[in-house]
Amino acid sequence: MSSVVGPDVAQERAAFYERIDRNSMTPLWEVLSSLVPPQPRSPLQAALWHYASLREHVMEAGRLITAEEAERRVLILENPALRGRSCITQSLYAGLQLIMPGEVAPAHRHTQSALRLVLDGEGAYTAVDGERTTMRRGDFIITPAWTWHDHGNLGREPVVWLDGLDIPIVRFLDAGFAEKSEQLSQGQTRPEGDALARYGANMVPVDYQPKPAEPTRVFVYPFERTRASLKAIAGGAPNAHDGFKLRYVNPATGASPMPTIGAFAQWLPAGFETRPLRSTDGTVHVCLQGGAEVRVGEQVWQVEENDVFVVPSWHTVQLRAQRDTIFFSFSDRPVQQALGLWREERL
Ligand code: GTQ
Repeated sequence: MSSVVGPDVAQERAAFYERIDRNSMTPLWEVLSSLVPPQPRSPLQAALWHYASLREHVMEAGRLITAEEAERRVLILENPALRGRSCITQSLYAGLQLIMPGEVAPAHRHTQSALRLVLDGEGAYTAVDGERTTMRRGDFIITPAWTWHDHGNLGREPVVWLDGLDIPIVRFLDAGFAEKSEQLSQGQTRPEGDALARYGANMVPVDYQPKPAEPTRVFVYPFERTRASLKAIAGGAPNAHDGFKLRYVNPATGASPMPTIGAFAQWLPAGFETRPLRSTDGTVHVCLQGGAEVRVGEQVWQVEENDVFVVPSWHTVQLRAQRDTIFFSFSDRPVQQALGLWREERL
């Protein structure tokens, strides 16, 4: 409310606000326009993390604490405008996890859903509900809500990946549960590749009837397959705003792999520049291949392999690929779409 009133009225109102304040009440008209803004005004900042410094810091963490002691040895990427809240957007968490040769990150489960994007090193695995998958660079791996998971490194190199979780969503809903397993590592009840063979080959078990919001049983989307698909379609005409962009799905339903997090893979041919685009889902991006100039609002960044950046809700983004470039990205888009809130504007 911005109308000008005389000093008497202003004083009377202020005294009234103070009186009701003692009763935990406050007037709507003083805050209405910020509660129902004409369009999103995200308090978040667009931010970029170069992998070179991420790696340096996470390796230092590797000298200071073991994976078992930490339970998860992760450095959280916090949005600079929301320090202390453990989130990269209002709804999503991101962190960089390191596992050293011979280490185990013990088995646990929680109602928060997680994704991993493997960035660096070979020889680690993630186990999800009794099945292991070997982690290779660019692989997109999920651990849906309440699935048992542990990580281990049987190789000779440190392995680093990006974690994305819906921690802020579950916190907002006060719906977080977690438990630790008695076993450090889960026993293997299915051979590696079982889920991909059963659910990820354009077939499903004959009696399988997934519920609409059920997360996918395919818990690994190998980068080799993603890159092959992108490369195959990149021979055609690019979309002006997307280049060549695919979304990851639960192959049994066509919905997002997990109900709270959507994930995408995008190919931009060398020299291609996307038209400006904005959407209501604040999005975390990772450059998996190539290099690009990234414009978010007025900011311009040079982005190289494994660099991570976040574009807040309703901020305009534009990408100019200097080489054939692949971006992985994730956001809360399926939540917004389920609630009828998601919007985008193609400029
Ligand atoms: O790997 O289970 O970054 O539970 C944060 C919480 C990773 C995990 C995170 C977790 C995990």
